[in-house]
Amino acid sequence: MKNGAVQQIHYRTCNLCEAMCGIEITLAANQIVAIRGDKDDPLSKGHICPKAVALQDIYNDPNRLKKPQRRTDAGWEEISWEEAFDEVVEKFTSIQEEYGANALGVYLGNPNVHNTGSMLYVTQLNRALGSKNRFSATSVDQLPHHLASLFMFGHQLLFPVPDIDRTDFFLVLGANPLASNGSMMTAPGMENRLKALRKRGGRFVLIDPRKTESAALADDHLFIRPGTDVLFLLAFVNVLFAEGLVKPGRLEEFTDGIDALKAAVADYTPAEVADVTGISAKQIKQLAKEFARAESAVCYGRMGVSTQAFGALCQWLIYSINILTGNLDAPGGAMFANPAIDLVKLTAGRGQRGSFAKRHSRVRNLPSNGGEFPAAAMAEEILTPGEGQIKAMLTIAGNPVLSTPNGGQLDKALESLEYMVAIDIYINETTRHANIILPPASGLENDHYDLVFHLLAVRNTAKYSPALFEPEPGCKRDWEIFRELYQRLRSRRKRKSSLGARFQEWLSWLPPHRVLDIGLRSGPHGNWDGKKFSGLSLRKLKKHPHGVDLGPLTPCLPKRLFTRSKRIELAPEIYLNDLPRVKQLLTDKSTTTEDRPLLLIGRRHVRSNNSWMHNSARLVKGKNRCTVMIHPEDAAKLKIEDQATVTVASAVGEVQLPAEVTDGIMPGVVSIPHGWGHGRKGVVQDVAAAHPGVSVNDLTDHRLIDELSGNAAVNGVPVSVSTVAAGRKKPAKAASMDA
Ligand SMILES: Nc1nc2c(c(=O)[nH]1)N[C@H]1C(S)=C(S)[C@@H](COP(=O)(O)OP(=O)(O)OC[C@H]3O[C@@H](n4cnc5c(=O)[nH]c(N)nc54)[C@H](O)[C@@H]3O)O[C@H]1N2
Ligand SMILES: Nc1nc2c(c(=O)[nH]1)N[C@H]1C(S)=C(S)[C@@H](COP(=O)(O)OP(=O)(O)OC[C@H]3O[C@@H](n4cnc5c(=O)[nH]c(N)nc54)[C@H](O)[C@@H]3O)O[C@H]1N2
Ligand code: SF4
Ligand SMILES: [Mo]
Repeated sequence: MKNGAVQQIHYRTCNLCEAMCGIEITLAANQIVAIRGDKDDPLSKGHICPKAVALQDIYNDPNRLKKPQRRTDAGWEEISWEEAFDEVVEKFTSIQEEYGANALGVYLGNPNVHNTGSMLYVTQLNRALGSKNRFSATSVDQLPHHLASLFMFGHQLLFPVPDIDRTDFFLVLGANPLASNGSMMTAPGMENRLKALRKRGGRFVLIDPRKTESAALADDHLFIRPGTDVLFLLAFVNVLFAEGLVKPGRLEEFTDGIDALKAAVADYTPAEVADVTGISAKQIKQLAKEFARAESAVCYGRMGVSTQAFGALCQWLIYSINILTGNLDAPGGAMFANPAIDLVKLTAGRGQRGSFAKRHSRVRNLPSNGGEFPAAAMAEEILTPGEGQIKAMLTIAGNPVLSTPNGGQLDKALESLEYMVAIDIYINETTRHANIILPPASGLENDHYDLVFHLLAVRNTAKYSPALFEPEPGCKRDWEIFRELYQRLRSRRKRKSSLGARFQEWLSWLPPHRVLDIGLRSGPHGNWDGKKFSGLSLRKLKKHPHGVDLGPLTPCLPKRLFTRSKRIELAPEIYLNDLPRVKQLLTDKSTTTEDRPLLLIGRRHVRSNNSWMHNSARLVKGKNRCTVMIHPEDAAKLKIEDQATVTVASAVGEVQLPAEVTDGIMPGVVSIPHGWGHGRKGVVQDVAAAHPGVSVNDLTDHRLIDELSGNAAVNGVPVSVSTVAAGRKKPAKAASMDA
């Protein structure tokens, strides 16, 4: 921090979403007086969104926990860290001794990935916990991306990133970067980047069942029936082959499976899929041709195509389109980052190939990935008696009651546990079930270096942000909590450990900044010349508080491939074997039923961040955003007026909320944002509780998954919508459960 006469300025990276915006925080008398975009940040160049300003609200939030909490019959009581750790370790140990190591379930939520210390120490903690019943938000999110990278490139973190700043054609399916600020694509300031693309004569085409904020910037926006993208993509690839547009260029030398892919898509002509997708054969053909003929082009798909019934196939086909047209690993196409700390390289030894379906979940036989089972299986693993049943849970920076499918069921499941611990900053819908909450310091009190998102960035940069505030006396950071638990728990087990594990253990004794320094010095920009380090180090980064620019993405294949063959696998069997499900979709034409004729999808808003930022008054102010969007034709059929309270019901639950009648959504489709539903009893977030909304995940169905990957299908859920007769307003299902 620079010392001024009155004010001080602090530069850091916003840790809230994937965009990694540089921010400039002005302080007076140690109080935040302003948060602005940092114009000198080499990646974000001054861009921020309203959530950055709310970082101060989290820091100053009177509801934020500062001391360990124990739930008693009389309410929550503050206890000392010593007492809390003693109890947690004693309880975990006795439950695992009684029922087996897997009786302890672990769920990791999204903010872990945005927290340097958590990323560095969570592996050790998991090892000490010793349970195979692990879950995370990954399987409600981007698991299909991991699988495509794993099966096609041999490493599940080797993600291709749209080279948005150089592309001539940006084809997007199921992403709304104007609200989300980009995902699996760290590119702060998407609005400017998209405008620049069009200004240089490029095209931006968006395929989404909703006319989103991003659609407003597109050259073309096409509605698609939720869950049918796989058909559109198969037909797209079919056209590439049929029209002689397959031109992988230099990729061909190290790509296998082109003919197998051609055979696989042969049946899926544009005419065959047009009806079901809602996109005409002519439009599909034209798009494929324009895409293939563009100087450079990139196809990109996000939540809308990953969290649906064919998520894995969709991502495989999207990667394939970029490969077949020679747009992978080429400027303006889908490229790979070369970050200063290269997680891809650092994790390459961990048996990548065997990381999928190594085990299967006990109740539903769903595949594990990277040691985690799908989150959609969590509740049944708690509720189903028998050997291996989960009896205790640890949640870390997660709110699965609001974020995983059939959250209502999970809510009940958590209530039935023998014991639960949460590492979290709030008492919310999930953590209210905990016996003990261990609260960490919040974002501004942490040193920050993005270990994950540099891997997804459209340009190579590096930046280190020291903590702005010291945690208050007696408060602990996430990694300090992890380490304390780890050290106390590991003494329970005496197992022979490998050299790698012992090295990991040695690392875990170092504070995060020391590990970062080692990572930077030994990384691709560290320049170890065999005698001394001449490149990046933490000391060097500290001298550049705005961050350093390490240049544009550059081609790196085939060197960076991790497949055994060192070749790109275009037609892995796992995908070909999943195609019969698509045939079924083509025959059935739709997944709706007579009782539930509408398909539910989600949406994001720039002033929300999943479930946990609704306690900031500046972010929730204004009109209620938790509405169900419905097309005027459907509303007229159902006699629903704008803003009327309606009941939305699925196979697993129902909620009541205001209708928003709009032609911005496709007929037959309705949309509800996730992350709301703060009206549950016992939530200690005063602002959020005053703006409760309802949880869309009381409607999403844990049985609706992408059967290949196990990823939750929170988009494309069959529902009915009906008016609520005046005076007969029932409380939302979730709320009634507390009674
Ligand atoms: N229907 C539907 N469901 C969805 C989605 C959707 O689009 N539609 N999106 C999915 C996606 S992409 C994701 S990533 C998941 C997110 O799912 P989760 O990660 O389960 O949910 P979050 O709302 O991010 O909850 C984060 C939790 O971390 C706590 N927290 C915040 N900062 C910190 C910190 O620094 N340390 C600790 N220890 N805790 C902290 C918060 O209080 C909160 O309890 O939701 C998924 N669920
Ligand atoms: N403001 C804000 N920003 C966030 C978050 C947040 O909660 N709020 N969450 C962060 C997280 S954890 C993530 S993972 C990212 C997600 O980032 P994005 O994926 O960009 O965000 P979404 O808004 O979920 O976009 C999904 C889009 O898919 C569409 N869709 C739904 N079903 C289908 C379908 O079947 N086919 C097609 N083609 N489209 C469909 C939806 O209408 C929606 O517009 O955002 C991150 N950034
Ligand atoms: S887009 Fe907003 S929330 Fe995301 S990093 Fe930038 S300022 Fe933070
Ligand atoms: Mo996410």
